Amino acid sequence: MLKIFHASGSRSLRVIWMAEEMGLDYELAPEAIGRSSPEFIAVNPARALPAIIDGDVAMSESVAIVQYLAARYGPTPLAPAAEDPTYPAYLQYLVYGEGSLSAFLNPLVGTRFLAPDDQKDNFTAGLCRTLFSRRVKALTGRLSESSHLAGEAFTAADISVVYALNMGASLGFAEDYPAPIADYWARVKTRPAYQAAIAK
Ligand SMILES: N[C@@H](CCC(=O)N[C@@H](CS)C(=O)NCC(=O)O)C(=O)O
Repeated sequence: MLKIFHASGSRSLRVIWMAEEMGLDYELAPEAIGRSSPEFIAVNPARALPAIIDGDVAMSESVAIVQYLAARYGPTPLAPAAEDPTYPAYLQYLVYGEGSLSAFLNPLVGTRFLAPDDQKDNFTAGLCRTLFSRRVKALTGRLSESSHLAGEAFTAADISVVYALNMGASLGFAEDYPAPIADYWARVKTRPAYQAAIAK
């Protein structure tokens, strides 16, 4: 059975949410960030969550795992095919959620929680917030054209970006989200599969 290494609040939410949307069976292997189990380190020596084991497959990059689940256990409307007109937007925002949004926040999380007090508000922390918030605002045009990021249908691109919005909110940046983004974020989080995943 699919095993998902998971810690509450981490990017494993993307993987669990995808599995819930697809109705996949899975088991959770609870992990604590900073206190990784030997089994988890064997799968991902970098010790960053999430990771999965699925038979002979071991993977450890959240958006890649989401794509893997769609390809391995699909087809699914959560991942439009390359011929689909929504595919380019789907792919762009799937990657954007990590590459242009969440990734910017990792140094900031480290600075907030680990830096000495006199370095918590340093230049890099401010730059991370500025860039993250600008990139969130850049979604406004897209979300005024369509109800979801790839088009009218909910897809894994929304899973990717909504996790990034959660991460920004956990750092106090939700006040930077323009109303159309805040509305979209709230709407997508009402999905039963999200509610099931966030409760894990
Ligand atoms: N690009 C990776 C980022 C993974 C990542 O940074 N995970 C965080 C938790 S959400 C983590 O484990 N940080 C602690 C560490 O890297 O030691 C992904 O999307 O899976």
